[in-house]
Amino acid sequence: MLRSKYLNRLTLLPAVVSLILFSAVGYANNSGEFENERLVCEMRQGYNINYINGQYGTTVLNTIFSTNAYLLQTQSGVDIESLATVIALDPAVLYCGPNYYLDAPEPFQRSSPFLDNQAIGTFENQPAAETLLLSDAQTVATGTAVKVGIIDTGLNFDHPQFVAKTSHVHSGYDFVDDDIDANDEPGGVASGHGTFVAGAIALVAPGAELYAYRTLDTLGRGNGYTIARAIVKAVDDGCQIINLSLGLRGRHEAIHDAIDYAESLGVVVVAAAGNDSTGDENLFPFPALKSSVIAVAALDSLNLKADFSNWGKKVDLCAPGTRVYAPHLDSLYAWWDGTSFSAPLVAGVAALMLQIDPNLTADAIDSVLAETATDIDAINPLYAGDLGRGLVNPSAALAALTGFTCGDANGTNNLNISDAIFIINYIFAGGPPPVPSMAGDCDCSGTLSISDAIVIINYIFANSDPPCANCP
Ligand SMILES: [Ca+2]
Ligand SMILES: [Ca+2]
Ligand SMILES: [Ca+2]
Ligand SMILES: [Ca+2]
Repeated sequence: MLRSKYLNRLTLLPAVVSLILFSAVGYANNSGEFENERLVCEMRQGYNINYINGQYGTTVLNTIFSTNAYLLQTQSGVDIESLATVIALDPAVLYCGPNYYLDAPEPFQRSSPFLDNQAIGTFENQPAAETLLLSDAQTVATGTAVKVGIIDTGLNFDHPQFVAKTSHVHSGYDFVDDDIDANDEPGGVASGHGTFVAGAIALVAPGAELYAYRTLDTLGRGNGYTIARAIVKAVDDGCQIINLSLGLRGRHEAIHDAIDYAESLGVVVVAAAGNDSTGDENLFPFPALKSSVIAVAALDSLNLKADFSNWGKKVDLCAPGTRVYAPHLDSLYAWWDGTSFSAPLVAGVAALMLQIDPNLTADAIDSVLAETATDIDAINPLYAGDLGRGLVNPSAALAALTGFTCGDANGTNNLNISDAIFIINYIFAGGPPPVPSMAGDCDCSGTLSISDAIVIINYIFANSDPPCANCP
């Protein structure tokens, strides 16, 4: 989509589109295609959408009130790109563009699921579970009651893996068929993709509550406006984590703003880094491209970069992404490769963390995951510095949340007046919160307040009891 202040980029667009169409064998992740007779626009402050409708003959089909995005119906037969360019020039408009499609990366590239029902226990004991040492991490947390939104092809609610296990699956909404049943429908190359993603989250966080938002059809394709709507609905439904195993090349303003809305409310957004086998930032898919999103690349069973996985400075973390074993359609399981299945493993780790500390901010989760990840540059010399902070480490991330000293609010491993100042800055000056938040809860009240700082001050200057000394 085109922000009117970046008009000089318009002239480049045809050249960029043809480059996408004719380069990178197998690349179809962003074909540059969009919905017919639809535009996605936002007005500048003080302007009304009726002005645009009056000028350009459009009508409003839908509004995302949380982000002020409009889906507009155009008159039939108009050239959508030309009209978008004209409207984007209007000073009343913040952005206006075609409603581009996003795709799940696997169906359009090299990776199909291999249906295969192994013995009971194969799921829990699969290579990815061994790599991530999940049985250790799950002695600490299983993600109980943490809500995770999955924006994908839907979910096979009747699969025995979900029926039998503690993970609870819920239908968020089916935006494809516009009904309340987000069942993962059969019949296309992407059927089962959302179920598989959900399975990867459940592998890491079997106690999590999984909410499916069906936005991709059975071919793995969905339009950006609908995906933005689904993100906002997931946030409004109380999801604390959102998984996006989908992308397009470029940027979609409505999705960008929906993710900002999610993050403003503390929701963690995780996205697949894409399967284009490229390190070129210009080819890196959105929304993984958005800095605040946790972009996850795929590793093979030896923790080497998977051949299909993207890499580069936009990658935050890596997770297993080859031979992942997870539920598919009917009662079947499958083996499947792709960064789509690496992202939900990280989303699952975030769910474990949020069970331990429900007050963790998205920023805190991001930084704890980064700080505790295992550096794999030495075994990936060609990609050194281009695999984010390395392989996600669930046990280390949880240890960072549980192995704290009460009162050491700033995490320096000692207790002094700067910890009281850190708490005061958090409460009164918008400073960063203690990580974990319990590290600052010196009176064990369950919340952070000025009394926690006073406990520290009295301990240091008045020989009172140390932080947490009087806790149950
Ligand atoms: Ca349905
Ligand atoms: Ca990022
Ligand atoms: Ca300290
Ligand atoms: Ca407190």
